[in-house]
Amino acid sequence: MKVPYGTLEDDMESAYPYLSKIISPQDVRKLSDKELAELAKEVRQAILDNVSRTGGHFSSNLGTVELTVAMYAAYNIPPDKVIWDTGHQAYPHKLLTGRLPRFDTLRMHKGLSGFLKRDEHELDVFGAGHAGTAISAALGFAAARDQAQGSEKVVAIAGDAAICSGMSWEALNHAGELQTDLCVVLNDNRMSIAPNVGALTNYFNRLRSRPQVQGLARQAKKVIEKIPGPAPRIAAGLRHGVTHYFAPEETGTIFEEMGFEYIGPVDGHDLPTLLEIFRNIQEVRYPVFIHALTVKGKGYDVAEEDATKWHGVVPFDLEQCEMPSKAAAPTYTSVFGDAITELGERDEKVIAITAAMPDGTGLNGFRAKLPGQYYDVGIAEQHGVTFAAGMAAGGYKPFAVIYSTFLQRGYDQVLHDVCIQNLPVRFAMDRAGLVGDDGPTHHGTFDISFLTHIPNMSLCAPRDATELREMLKFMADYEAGPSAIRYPRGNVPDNLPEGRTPVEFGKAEVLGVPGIRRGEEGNVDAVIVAVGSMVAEAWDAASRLTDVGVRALVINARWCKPLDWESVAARLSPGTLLVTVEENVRTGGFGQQLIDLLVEHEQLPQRVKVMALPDAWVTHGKQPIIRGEVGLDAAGIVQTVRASVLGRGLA
Ligand SMILES: Cc1ncc(C[n+]2csc(CCOP(=O)(O)OP(=O)(O)O)c2C)c(N)n1
Repeated sequence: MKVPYGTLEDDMESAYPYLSKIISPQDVRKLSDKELAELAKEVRQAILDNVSRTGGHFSSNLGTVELTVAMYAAYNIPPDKVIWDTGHQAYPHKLLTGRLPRFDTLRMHKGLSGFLKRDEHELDVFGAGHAGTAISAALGFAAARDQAQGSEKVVAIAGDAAICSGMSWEALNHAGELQTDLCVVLNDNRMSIAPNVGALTNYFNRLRSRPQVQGLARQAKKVIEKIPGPAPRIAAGLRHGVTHYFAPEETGTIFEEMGFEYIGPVDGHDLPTLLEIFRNIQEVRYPVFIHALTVKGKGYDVAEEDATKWHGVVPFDLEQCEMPSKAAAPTYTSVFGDAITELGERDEKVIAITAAMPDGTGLNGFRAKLPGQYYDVGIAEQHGVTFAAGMAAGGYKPFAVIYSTFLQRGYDQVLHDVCIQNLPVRFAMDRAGLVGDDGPTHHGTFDISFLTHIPNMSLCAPRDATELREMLKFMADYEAGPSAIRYPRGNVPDNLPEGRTPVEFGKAEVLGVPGIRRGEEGNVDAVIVAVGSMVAEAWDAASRLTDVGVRALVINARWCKPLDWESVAARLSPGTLLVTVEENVRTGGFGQQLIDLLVEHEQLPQRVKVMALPDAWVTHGKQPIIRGEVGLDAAGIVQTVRASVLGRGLA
């Protein structure tokens, strides 16, 4: 395939003659429509050039180019505001707000965030990362404007998957009642990361396939007459021939019934039409809903053909249109996917539930082999949790497979619907710990704290692939109550000793001291109790410590709840340093809970170090970099142990 617009040149001005001069949307407003068309081409080119080098969200951004250019030309930004849902499709926004020179740092440590962040740019008026928040936030901005008797316009833009989330509908419901000046743009490309699901998606498809008026001028008068409310500019637009974006059917759309002016479906890549619409609605002071049809991956053939594969990319060859194939080394996600499929094949009561993440959670194989045992609930984590509770109450074995960060959405459902009723829902939390490039909105660093304090819940964390499989098997058979498992992003480690003990409820595994036969460790200088992803780091650290004469015994915690304090206490002798290591915030985490139990049982040693995440947001960047920054890696553990042991003059 021919690359649409050539490749990046060093000189930004010659590569992007229009875009390189855009510092703010006010500069976009000054361009003629012809120049705006050129600008749109350059924005698409800049995304291709840069994201093929940095990696990042790709196909969603190619789909929002014309929408962004049109909005930023028509609105008066600032003070007008555009609030992006999720923010993964807002690269055109970044480029039109003066961030072209730094765009090659996208998602890199200390570089631009892959999402919107209020502290990155003043025109990132509302941060995001989780889906479904834009309409609520925009309505809040609109209400604040009304309180202050301001007149700036507010726009929310949400994808067809994000708008299906419950929160979006709560906001639409509220906006329809408030009847204030708010524009909601539905960026409908029919795709979530995977194809979008649900009855609303079917409804959007029906709206899409409505016969369009398409230039039939004789219909215009009829259409104008049907527009409720004072829409003089819209009518004027119609009179000027912009007729084809009005759904011609007799019945109102659901959005009209809810109090919005519905405009659409409109081709979201037809810049002249988009410009006309956004300019025409400037005088309208009530809720307007624009249904724009876009193509995910627009302008890059292979991404248009397989938008899921190109949703998020690693650096790839732009001209060859080839992405490096995924690393052969097994990841926690792939091991999970295989293991849950085996469990499902063996037991038809095993059910897998995803909230719009079949790819990310490794459930594609399960979906293909066991479609009857698989549910994609859409971006609806809260519903997904309670749906799982219902299935458990109905006698099935549901696994709610939800990233740690997105399960935060379902906290009350976990508490109220699952745990109070002690229902055996199994939670499989991928991306537990620091996720890397996606940054703070996506780090899964709270689940130990927010799950273990709920009565009836149990939580385990595997040290490697074998243990992940064992724990999942355990959970499938565990009917006494809810259970959860947390595992990180990335490859499974292979540096840990074999000779395992079977997984037992609430029991830790003593791994020993590297280089010393298990059981013959004798008195040790330090006991390192590590959780899940940190076990391999702790083992590595203990090996390095052995080299410098410090004897450190590693315990694989396995369970955060019930927490096996006794196995730890049994290995402590006077003067032993106790170190806990976890990829979770310190507050309410494993370390604090272990200390609490040791205090309770009068077993607390004199020296204790809790290695966990600080009470601060950890930025984005490659996992090893950010883990290193917070000391949660082998080097950090060595340093902590050595500093303490040296303090005692032992090494
Ligand atoms: C609460 C939540 N759940 C899941 C995700 C993961 N996620 C990121 S983008 C995305 C799909 C978004 O689809 P859509 O809103 O249609 O936007 P598009 O990418 O198609 O433009 C999902 C599921 C998320 N960001 N937030």
